[in-house]
Amino acid sequence: MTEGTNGMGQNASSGKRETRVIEPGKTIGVLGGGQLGRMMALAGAPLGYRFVALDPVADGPCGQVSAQIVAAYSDKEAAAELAARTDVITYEFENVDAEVAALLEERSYVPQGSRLLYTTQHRLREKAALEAAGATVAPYAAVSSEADLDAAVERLGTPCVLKTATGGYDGKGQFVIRDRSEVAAAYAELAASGAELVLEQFIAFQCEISVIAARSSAGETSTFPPAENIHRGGILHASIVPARVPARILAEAEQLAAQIVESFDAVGLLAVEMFYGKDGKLYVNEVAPRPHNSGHYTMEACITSQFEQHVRAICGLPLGSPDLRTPVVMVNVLGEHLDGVNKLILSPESVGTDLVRPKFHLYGKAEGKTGRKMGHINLLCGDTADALAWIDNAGIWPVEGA
Ligand code: AIR
Repeated sequence: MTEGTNGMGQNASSGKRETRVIEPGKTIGVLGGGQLGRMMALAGAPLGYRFVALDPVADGPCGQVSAQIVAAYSDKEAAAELAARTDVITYEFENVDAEVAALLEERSYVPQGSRLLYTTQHRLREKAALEAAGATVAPYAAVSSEADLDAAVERLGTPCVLKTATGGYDGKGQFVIRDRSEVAAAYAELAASGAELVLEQFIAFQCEISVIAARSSAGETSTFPPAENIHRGGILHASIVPARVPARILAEAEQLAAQIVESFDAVGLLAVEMFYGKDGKLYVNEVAPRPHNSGHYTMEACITSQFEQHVRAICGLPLGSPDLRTPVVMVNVLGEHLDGVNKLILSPESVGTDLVRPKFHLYGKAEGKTGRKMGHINLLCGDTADALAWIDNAGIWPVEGA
């Protein structure tokens, strides 16, 4: 790709981004100290890397397995300390303060850059960049008043989804509008946050899939097998791999994710969420420039996990093989599932059978609130139907429609 053609201005004036090879023994700084940082540190340690996390909460998921600076994400002195103590810096959530990101880029080596964050932190910028990458997104409109919203609902039709352009995750900051009479309520609820809003047409889909793409600082690209994602209450419940879609769609989804990671000139991981529409087409819903919940299945099911791949990508190492070793279903453990899962780990079922082998990943969070991600289980299996039946039979996750 030629410089400055990706709609994001990357490399527009400064030529190619600086790349370095970070050798084993060096220290990786992580902005954020949640489960994604924890699993990154656990995957990077065997390659010889050390980790320092910056997070306001002491002894959190990442701090339990790495060194930690306890400070607010917006604390510039703490960010400077992180830069001084590490050789390369990455982040494990998107809502990084723009000023801190700029400071880190100036004082340290941040191969992912801040441009990618700037784009993916805002749904309208993200959609424009996705369209520039040749992806199809659901028809959408920017909304800045109730009258705007009413006109957009008339144009895009119902159902449609009103979303905040910034800050939303796990179904937060969203309002599904099923009828035009709901316009005032939707606007009142989301405008209260003060964020810009975007209305999206609701895509009638067969299923949701996602692809984790990786691009190294040396320019190498790789994609993991697509996951089929089941959401409950706006939160990921399970990922099924291989996704139950035609082989042609699996190939198309990986190709699309590779095209996007190249076009974005991204370094590190880029998770690409898509709808497989009833019309047989793929629509990109959103992207995240970090390891993703729907990529947790890679931990035991792929030759290389998404976390190792991220470390390889930002350190300029060759990318590992993303090949799938076994079918797998990942199920999330939310606060309300934790007691059941703790009991399960102590029971003989903990080790599974030849049909389904559960591999547990608990995050060590102190407080288990409803809907909070506390861990996940990768169910290695010969047939994903057996793993789905295992989830239903465990008695921990309510059986839908039962
Ligand atoms: N995270 C970041 N973006 C999306 C997700 N799931 C992870 C990061 C972050 C953690 O969730 O690892 O640090 C925050 O989890 P919680 O439960 O403290 O809100």
